[in-house]
Amino acid sequence: MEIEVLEGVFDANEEIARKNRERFLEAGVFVMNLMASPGAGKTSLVMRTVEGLRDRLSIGVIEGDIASRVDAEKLKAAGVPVVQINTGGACHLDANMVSMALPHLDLSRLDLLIIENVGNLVCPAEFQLGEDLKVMMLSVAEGDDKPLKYPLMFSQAHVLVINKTDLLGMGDFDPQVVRKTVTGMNPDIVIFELSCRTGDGLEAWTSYLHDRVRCR
Ligand SMILES: Nc1nc2c(ncn2[C@@H]2O[C@H](COP(=O)(O)OP(=O)(O)OP(=O)(O)O)[C@@H](O)[C@H]2O)c(=O)[nH]1
Ligand SMILES: [Mg+2]
Repeated sequence: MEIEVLEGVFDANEEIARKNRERFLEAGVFVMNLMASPGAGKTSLVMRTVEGLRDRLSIGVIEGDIASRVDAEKLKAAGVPVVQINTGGACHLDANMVSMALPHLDLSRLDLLIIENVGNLVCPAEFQLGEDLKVMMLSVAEGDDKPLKYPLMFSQAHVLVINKTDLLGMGDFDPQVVRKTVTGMNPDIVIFELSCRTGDGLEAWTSYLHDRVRCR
């Protein structure tokens, strides 16, 4: 019985995600869903991505958090069109929350919409939002065993960003271990190693994303 209820929830979400997708296609906006644990560096990557691409692409952001406007205020201060969704306790964004945020953005003016999901390594992967690209981030501080322990997000993502490479060598995180585990479960995944702090490796990421937006 519980399984049926859950399936109903996922089906309803898929239907709204399809409608979101139609709106995105109609507006000609490429949509990226950014997922990771709390503190992995999602907002830092959004800021760096905007910095790197804002002269070439028009970018808007939806910030998903359980509470607060902290992340949205950072982006607003940088002059980025941003809508904050507070889930009020839910550990992920769903398609309906995103659809309610859309009227607050002028989609037809955007080339790229970045959705920063709620910090969580499990639940966001279960809810389609209507996005073109699922990007997940793992930071060096979290440990290289995380793909084994939380496989769902790693197996669904199109892109994995390994962040905080400036911390490599301070612990026992081995990027090769992550690459081997993740490509074993998801052979087509594209992997970037970068540091939002130092800027190392960011150029490869922004140029990949630019091409994805332009070549959709
Ligand atoms: N050393 C280091 N710290 C980083 C890097 N990227 C982000 N940080 C720091 O990590 C902390 C969390 O970064 P955020 O960008 O807020 O992380 P987040 O994933 O958006 O966090 P939530 O939205 O709360 O889930 C901040 O103190 C950042 O300055 C990095 O590449 N290296
Ligand atoms: Mg954040």
